[in-house]
Amino acid sequence: MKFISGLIIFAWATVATFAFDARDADAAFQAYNTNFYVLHNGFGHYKKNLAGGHSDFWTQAEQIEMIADAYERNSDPRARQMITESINGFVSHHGTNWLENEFNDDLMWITIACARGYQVTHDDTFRQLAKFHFDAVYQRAWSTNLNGGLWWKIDNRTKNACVNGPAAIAACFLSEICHDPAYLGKAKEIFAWERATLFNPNSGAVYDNIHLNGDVVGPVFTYNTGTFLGAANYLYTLTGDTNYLHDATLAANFTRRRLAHNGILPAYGTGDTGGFNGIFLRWMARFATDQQLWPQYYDWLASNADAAWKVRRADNLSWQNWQTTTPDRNLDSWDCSDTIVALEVIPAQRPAAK
Ligand code: 7K2
Repeated sequence: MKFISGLIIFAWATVATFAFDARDADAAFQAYNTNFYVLHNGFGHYKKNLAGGHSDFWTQAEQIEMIADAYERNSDPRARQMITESINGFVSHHGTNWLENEFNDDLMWITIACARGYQVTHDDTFRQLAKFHFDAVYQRAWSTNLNGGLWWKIDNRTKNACVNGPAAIAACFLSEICHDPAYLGKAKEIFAWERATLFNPNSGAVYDNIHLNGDVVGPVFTYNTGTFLGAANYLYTLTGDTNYLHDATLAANFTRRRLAHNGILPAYGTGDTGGFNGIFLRWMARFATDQQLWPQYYDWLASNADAAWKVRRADNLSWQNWQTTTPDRNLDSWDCSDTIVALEVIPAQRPAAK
């Protein structure tokens, strides 16, 4: 009997598949857009929640990245069109100069979104927006205090992972889309500072920020391990230096072992944290693809996409808490974005080993 049940378990384990498939990614994105996307005179934006409003500055930037994730999965011309509509919508809402925003992190998120938008659409306006804002933020935020790094806000009190990780990624993008190696130099410099200051190379943790007085403060959020490993992966791709590969692996494994619960990414609350896991998954999946690491990471990541899709409600919206069914009440678009990113960036089929 023991032998037979062992056989049954073995047979089950070898055929076990995940419940989501490629059509689910389409269905989820479609439901998301039906509920949250607004298109007016060619300008697009996401509502703040089901009742209306306008997604915040940085969450809208990340929702543009979410559309780019969708485009990168299936090359759907409608997704490409939405990227154009959304960046144009962002400009129509915030103007072309965003330096009034005192949060340097916010500007780095939209810089990445514009750089990716340029890669997809080849609209040079988007490249110029990315370059202008990166340069201006680097100028105002980099300082020698605390041995380098970018300030989080213009009050110059803390230097945070949420600006330095995205800035290192943004600089990698700019080095490619502007064909300018000076940006690669900046990416290396920003990453090296974050690594030396906020990263624990023994555990793989990426702490939240360092205060002007030198105190390093937690907690470790998934979006920060995500952009840290995203920058390390990008730098490894651009330089071939295996130290970056090692750092990315440490941050990935820390997230899996220490931040996830039974493998599932943490159930953050609503507000800024609502979309943190989507940011992690975007960079984690890119790492797995670029370095052919799906054999190591597929089961873990697919279990997250599966959990995300399972908690959806009747209208196919799924919130950020993948342990609990999505409630039948008003929902924030940002909170529902993690599931979209998960389904876009995690392949429904295990990628074949190369
Ligand atoms: O304290 C920072 C960051 O270090 C921390 O990880 C998160 C936790 O909170 C802020 S970042 C969130 C800001 C982004 N820019 C716009 C602001 O309104 C927002 O507070 O959540």
